[in-house]
Amino acid sequence: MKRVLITGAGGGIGRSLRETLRGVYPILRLSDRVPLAPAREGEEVDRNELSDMAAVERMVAGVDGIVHLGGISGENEWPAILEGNIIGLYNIFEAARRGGVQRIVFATSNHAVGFYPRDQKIDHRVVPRPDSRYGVSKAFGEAIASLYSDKHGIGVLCTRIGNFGGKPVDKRRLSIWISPRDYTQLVRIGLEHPDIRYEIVYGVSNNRRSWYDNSNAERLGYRPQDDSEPTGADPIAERYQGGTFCAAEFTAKTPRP
Ligand code: 15L
Repeated sequence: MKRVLITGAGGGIGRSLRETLRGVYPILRLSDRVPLAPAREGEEVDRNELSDMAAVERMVAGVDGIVHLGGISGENEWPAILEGNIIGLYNIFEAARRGGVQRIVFATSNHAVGFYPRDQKIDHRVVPRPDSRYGVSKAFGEAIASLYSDKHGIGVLCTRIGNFGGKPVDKRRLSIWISPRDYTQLVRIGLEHPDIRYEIVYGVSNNRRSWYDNSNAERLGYRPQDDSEPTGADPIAERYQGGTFCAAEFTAKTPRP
């Protein structure tokens, strides 16, 4: 991979990958509809709309791999979803085909399967159960990816991202969180693994209360480093209501019940 394109490079995941993939590939081409920080060495910065096919073709020209994060990143009115996640998504895959791009990492979402109950562990084989127009657009994206893989031989890793961030923000996110370094690992597998033709994996860290069987990611070599509830937490802080206040300067040999 000489030149890797990141769409949606101005969003939270895009800004993070801009740093973590810096120097991993000789050139990162960064694209978004919003203005981006100026290009540094080894970077190319582009600004355009995914719904503009001619612009997307120019954006894709000369790239070896694409990390497609662009589009609408949550529930929205249908016209916005249609433009960003249906038309824009199609344009990316079609421009990749025309431009001879061999590899795409697609940021799909837990919302493509959001209507599965929490007490059911699901894997990459389940049929989509979208929870929103946004979720439907991600299921559509997974279907387009399958078509372009089967018909045109493009290798695609669909990463059903849970919740990306520095730390989980609520109880639900404890089950679906992914750290920036774990997502970087997954993206690199998607771009570099020699045998990927069409795969779905869950973009989650090694969370103990995960709702997903992510054995397909493990099969591809994914070894998440992070856990939404790290075992390193102080047992005294975890035991008492006062948390870290109790653990500070704690010297008792046995904790009081
Ligand atoms: C998503 O797919 C969104 O892109 C992200 O902003 C979060 O809302 C996440 O799902 C989530 O489910 O927490």
